[in-house]
Amino acid sequence: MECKQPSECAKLINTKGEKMKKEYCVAILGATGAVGTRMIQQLEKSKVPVGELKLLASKKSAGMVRKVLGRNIAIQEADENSFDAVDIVLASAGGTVSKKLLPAAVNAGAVCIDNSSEWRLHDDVPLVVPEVNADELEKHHGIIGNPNCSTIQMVVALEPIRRAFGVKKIVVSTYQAAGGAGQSAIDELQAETSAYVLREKMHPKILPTKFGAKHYPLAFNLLPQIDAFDENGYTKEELKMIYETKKILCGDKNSSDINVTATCVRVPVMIGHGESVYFETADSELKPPTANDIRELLRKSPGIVIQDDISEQLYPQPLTAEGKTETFVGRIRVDLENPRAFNMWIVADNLLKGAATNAVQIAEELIARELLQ
Ligand code: 3JN
Repeated sequence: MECKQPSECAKLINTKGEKMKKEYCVAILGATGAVGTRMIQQLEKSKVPVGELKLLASKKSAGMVRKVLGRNIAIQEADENSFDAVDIVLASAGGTVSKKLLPAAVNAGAVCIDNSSEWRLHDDVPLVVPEVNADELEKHHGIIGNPNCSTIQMVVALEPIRRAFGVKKIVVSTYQAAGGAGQSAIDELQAETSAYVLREKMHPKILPTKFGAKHYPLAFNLLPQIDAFDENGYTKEELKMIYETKKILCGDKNSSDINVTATCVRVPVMIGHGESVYFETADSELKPPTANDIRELLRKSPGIVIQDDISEQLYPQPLTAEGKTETFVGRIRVDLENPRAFNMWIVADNLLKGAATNAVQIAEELIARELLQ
């Protein structure tokens, strides 16, 4: 289905007397991927009034048809001319495509929400998790960064604590599902699991990184490498978590207000990232918060579900978080040697809140704030 010309789009007049669209032309860039397909599903369930929908992907998917919002929509090959009359682009086609196509989309008048890391740390690109820093959207220049999946679920849980008690240090270890590396990694884990159980040979080709020199099986294994290594010894995934967390929580990717360090590990789980997060609250004259203070604070915070009752063995797990849009938090406990520091365990569906849901929530927020160009 083609987007109509802007003049054909239904319009309303807002309270400021300005013209406001009633329906929006939305393009999904990377519509066939693990995140793109979920962006479509989340858009269908969202408050975004979709007038027209464009599904864009690579040449090899062009012509395939998807049924969305009761309409049959043919996938089109994405290029610089795909964005005429498009209001919102939800992009999850990788950094190279985003670098090439999003400036063209912005020139054509669209606002782009990009799931790749290509633009996230640019100074004029807001990096947004709506529960945490929606006001940053007011500063956008056409591209908005959707943070890395592991960053999103961590900052959802840490921001209420930062606001109430201050946070000066974060040490995170991630337990990341195969699905973070795309559908092909899910398929690879599935095939390896069957092979291992049948005592057959495993043939890893995707993990830890598709274009790396070596591949290792993930089934019944742990891989302490997500994305390529930087020369400083950290992986790019670990560096994304460090700089994105500082940008979102402190407004500056190089801020020293919060010290952040990370170790990212791939685990043999299909969907749903887990994170062990250790954090130190700020020094204060006041008495330190208790684990219960933090639990009750998070219980009333947006987007969070507390699953924390050891008497019932209740704690977040990937299998119970899969398909859900919230961030699940449990195992909140004080450091036995530092009354101002705590450990907690966070799980979210990395393809939903960690990607598609967050992007669609940004689109809803842009509409609510009348921030589309
Ligand atoms: O592996 C994971 O669990 C998350 C991976 C995210 C990812 C994969 C490929 C490229 C990203 C990302 O979101 O940071 C990128 C990217 O750098 O764009």
